[in-house]
Amino acid sequence: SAPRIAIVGATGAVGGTLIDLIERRGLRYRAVELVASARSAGAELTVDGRSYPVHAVEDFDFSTVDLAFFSAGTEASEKWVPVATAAGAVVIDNTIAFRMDPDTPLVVPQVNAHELDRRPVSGVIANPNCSTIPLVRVLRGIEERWGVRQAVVSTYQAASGLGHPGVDELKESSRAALDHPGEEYPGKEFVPSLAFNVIPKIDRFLDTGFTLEEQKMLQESRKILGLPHLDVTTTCVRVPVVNGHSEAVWIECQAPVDRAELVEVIAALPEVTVHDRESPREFPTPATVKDPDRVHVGRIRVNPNNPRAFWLWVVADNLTIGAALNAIQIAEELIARGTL
Ligand code: A2P
Ligand code: 11C
Repeated sequence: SAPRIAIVGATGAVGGTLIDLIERRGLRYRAVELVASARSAGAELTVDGRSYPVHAVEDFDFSTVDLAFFSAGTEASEKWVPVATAAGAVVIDNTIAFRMDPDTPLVVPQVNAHELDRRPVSGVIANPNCSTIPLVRVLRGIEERWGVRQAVVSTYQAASGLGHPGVDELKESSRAALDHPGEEYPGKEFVPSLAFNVIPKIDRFLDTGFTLEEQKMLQESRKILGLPHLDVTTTCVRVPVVNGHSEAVWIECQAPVDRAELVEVIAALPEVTVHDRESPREFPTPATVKDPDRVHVGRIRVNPNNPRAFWLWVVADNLTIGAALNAIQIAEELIARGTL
C-alpha cells in the first residue's frame, strides 16, 4: 500500500520542490507530514490542495512514517537521520552526511537503480550532490560505449544551491550593487559578493587545494558509476544565476568518437534532451530550458586534434534534477520494488 511520508526541510527550497513534484507526478501516499526547524513550527503548507501544519523536528515522531526525505542540511541529518531509522523509517538523505558510508547506497536511478533491490543496511539511501547527478547521467552512456579515460569539468552553479538564503542574498546584493555602486556588500552566503561576479569556491577548502564540492564530484561519481579509479577533475564556480547549474565537460575516451553517434548515444539516455537536432547553433541555458525534469545537453564538439575527446555543455535544474526529482525517483523505485 502507499507509504506514509515525511519531508524534513519542507519549508526550504528543495522541500518546496519535493512538494511540487509529489503533486505533479501524483506520488501516492497514505499520509504526509511536514517537518522543519522549531522556527517554522505552526506554519502551514499545502500539499495536493490540503493544508498541513509544519512540525518542529524535535517534536516529530518518526515511527509514524515509512519514508522520510531529509533536505534540511548536513547537521540536521547527522542528528535526526539516526533517530528516524531507529524508529523504522527508510530515509532518503540529500546531504553529504551518509553518501560515502559503505552501508549506504548512493543512487541516481537512471544510473544505478539496482542498488535499491535490497533494503540498505543503514536504512538510508543517499541522494548525490546537485552537480554530480547530471554529470554521471551523461558519463554513464559515454563509459558504456567508448570507455572514459578522463573527464575535466568546470561548473557554473546557481545561487539556489544554497537554498532560499542563497537566492535571497543574490537578489539583495544585486540590488545593492545597482543602488550603491562601489560599496562593499556584507554577504553571508557568498564572500566576496556574488552580484555581477563569479566565485571559484563552493563549500569549504580542503588541504589538497580543491574544495569539498570538487571532491564530492570525484568521489560520488566513482561510487555511483562503480568505477573506483575514474579520473574526474573539476573546478566548481558559483555564478549569479538564481536557479539551474551548468557544466562545461571535456571527456577523453579510450576510443575515437564519431560525432553523429555521440549525439545519438546522448539523446538515447533516459530523460536527456540534446539541443542539436534542430540546429547546432541551439544551446541550452538555465534561463531558457523549458523542461526542469530533463538534463539538457548542447555544444557537442569532437576535438579535431584528438578524435577520442569532445566537449559538452550540460544544463540541469539543480533543485529538480540535482535534488528533489532524484529523491522522488528513488522513492518511486522503492515503491515499485516493495522494499519500503
Ligand atoms: P526552517 O525553515 O524552519 O529554517 P533552505 O535550503 O532553503 O535554506 O532550507 C533548509 C530547510 O531545512 C528548511 O526547511 C529549514 O527549516 C530546515 N532546517 C534547517 N536547519 C534545521 C534543523 N536544525 N532542524 C530541522 N530543520 C532544519
Ligand atoms: C551548491 N552543490 O550548489 C551545492 C549544494 O552536497 O548536497 C548541495 C550540497 C550537497 O551549493
